[in-house]
Amino acid sequence: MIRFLSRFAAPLTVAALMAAAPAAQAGVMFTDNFNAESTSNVLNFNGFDHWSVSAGTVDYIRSGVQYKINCVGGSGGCVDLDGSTGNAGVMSSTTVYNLTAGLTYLFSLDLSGNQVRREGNTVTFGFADSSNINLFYASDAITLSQNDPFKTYTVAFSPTGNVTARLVIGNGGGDNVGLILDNAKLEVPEPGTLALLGLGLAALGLRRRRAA
Ligand SMILES: [Ca+2]
Ligand SMILES: [Ca+2]
Ligand SMILES: [Ca+2]
Repeated sequence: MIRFLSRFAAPLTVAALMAAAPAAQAGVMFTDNFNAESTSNVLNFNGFDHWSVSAGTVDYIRSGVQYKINCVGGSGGCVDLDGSTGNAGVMSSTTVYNLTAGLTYLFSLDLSGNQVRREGNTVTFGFADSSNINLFYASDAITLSQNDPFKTYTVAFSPTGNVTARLVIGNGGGDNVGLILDNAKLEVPEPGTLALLGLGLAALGLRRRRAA
């Protein structure tokens, strides 16, 4: 009996946890379109509603004003991820998120090329340790050329144990021109989808074990 449990418990437990994921945790946990912070450009801005800037600076941009930088939709605000001090800053969410083992979290944002100068820039973003934002649990690095249009990029994170995390975004280097950020979002896919996925994986695991 013990042997039976050890052979079959793991995939079934995963499926059970996923099926039992509380519905309240599904859906969008956070969105930010960066439209409300200011009505004008602000260089070296650190007054974000939902983010702290450290280790350098970023610029708050109003679409189409002065620097010929357009935000998503051609209006509102967005962020030049390399400010005006020759040292690109790191944005970290002021909110600390308690992430639950067994759930999948999706952090997405819109990025475009710098729009103003012929060069590539790389932005690293993802989920980092809430007490050490240099320590990423899951991250991706996106490199774009000057005229690459806005597109949505997503990092998925499925913690194997409960963790506390911040969302972190940082442009590499520091020459006052970085990728343009708009529309950040944190969400959890519907548990129904995950439960089906979990049951599918469990069934696959059983088939493989039986075949072996
Ligand atoms: Ca915006
Ligand atoms: Ca800048
Ligand atoms: Ca640059």
